[in-house]
Amino acid sequence: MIRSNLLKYSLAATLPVTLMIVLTFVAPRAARADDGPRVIEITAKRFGFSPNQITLKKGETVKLRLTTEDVTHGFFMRALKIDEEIDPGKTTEITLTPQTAGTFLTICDHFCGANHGNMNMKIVVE
Ligand SMILES: [Cu+2]
Repeated sequence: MIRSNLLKYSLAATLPVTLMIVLTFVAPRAARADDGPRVIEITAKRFGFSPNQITLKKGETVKLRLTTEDVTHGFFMRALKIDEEIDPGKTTEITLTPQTAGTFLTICDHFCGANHGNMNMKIVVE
């Protein structure tokens, strides 16, 4: 009897503390995920990117998440200082805050086959 009372008492004492810990660490993390940069998923596949055009706002930070469905591709745009490789089985993340409006042709600069030279997509910054 004493033992079960003790158990109830210790549960009653630790539950609010546990809840506080959960709310302190979990709630802000969920809120932060909502506040983070817009995430844009881009898939590379011989010989194109999907989507093949994205529109960004000047000064807006975005996170590009790039994956490939087949072989290694490149993702290169000099003016936006992007020079990355997209390897099979990995996600390449690029955080970008474009400061200049314009249309930027982004190319695959890693030879991936016969039509490699036509593999590109547009990044439009408004
Ligand atoms: Cu390619």
